[in-house]
Amino acid sequence: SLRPDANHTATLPPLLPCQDVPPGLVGRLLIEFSSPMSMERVQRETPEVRAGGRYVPPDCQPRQRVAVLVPFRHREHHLKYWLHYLHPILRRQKVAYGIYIVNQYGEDTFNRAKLLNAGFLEALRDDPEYDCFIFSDVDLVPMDDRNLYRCYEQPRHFAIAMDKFGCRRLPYAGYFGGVSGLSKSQFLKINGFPNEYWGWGGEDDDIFNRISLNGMKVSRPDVRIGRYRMIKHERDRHNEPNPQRFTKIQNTKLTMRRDGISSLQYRLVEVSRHPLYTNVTVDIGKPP
Ligand code: UD2
Ligand code: MN
Repeated sequence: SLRPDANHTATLPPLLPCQDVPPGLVGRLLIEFSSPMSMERVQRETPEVRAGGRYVPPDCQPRQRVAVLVPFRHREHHLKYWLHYLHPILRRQKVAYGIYIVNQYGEDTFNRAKLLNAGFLEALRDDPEYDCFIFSDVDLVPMDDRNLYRCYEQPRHFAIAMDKFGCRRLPYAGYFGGVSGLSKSQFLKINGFPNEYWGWGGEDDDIFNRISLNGMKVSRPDVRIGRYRMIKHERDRHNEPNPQRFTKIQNTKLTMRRDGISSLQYRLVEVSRHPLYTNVTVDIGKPP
């Protein structure tokens, strides 16, 4: 017969691997950006997440370790909504994850792709076990939690239909903007992202070119599942459309080997752990 204290001395059985399709998903979500949101509220409603925005499923062995990287500067208002929606979704999706807000230091021209390169290295420095990297704009929230934030056989484009485009399909076939994901080896195979796209636009097309030129093919979710809401915003200061983008994206084949994660230079200014994310502030310089 069992002694009443049997459980106290027994070792816990090893956790089973998390299921491929997490059982607790809810599907279509209600996303809105009109009710007031505060960081205190988001922290209160998200107690399971550890300092720095780290989470590990308690009830199964996660198959991937995902670093979610967000290019950032002066978008605190968007960040509150993004954290409010994303943490519960990511928890239900049953992966181990960490959130990295990659903040551009200073007021020089914004450079989304170079920030994401720096974020890749800093996340790996924080935890060398990351094997999957999701790159997300701060103003994009998925409308369906079956759009699984993890890495796939091929580089992934997640944000395929935006409410601002009337939730129809892609604006163009080679579109790779908004939210994307590459495994560590896929990212290294394309030499990371370009560092030389200053200001708005083109960097996502260059990344798409890198993927194709290296013999990979972008994978996407079903159009009914890959829908997003975008927080409405004006174009930021110091992120004007880059007039060089049209010629640059013609030349990816010539530039990708010399310009990328292998040539990245930046100065780490600060790493700070907040309750729901790790802030990484980097000085990435300015256009030549
Ligand atoms: C589109 C793409 C985006 C990127 C951009 C061109 C979609 C849905 N998104 O976004 O992925 O390719 O065009 O560069 O197609 N940011 C800041 N502070 C700034 C400027 C930018 O935090 O001052 C960050 C923030 O995460 C933002 C992202 O960079 O969401 C992209 O900038 P955007 O939102 O101004 O550009 P948008 O909406 O045209
Ligand atoms: Mn935007």
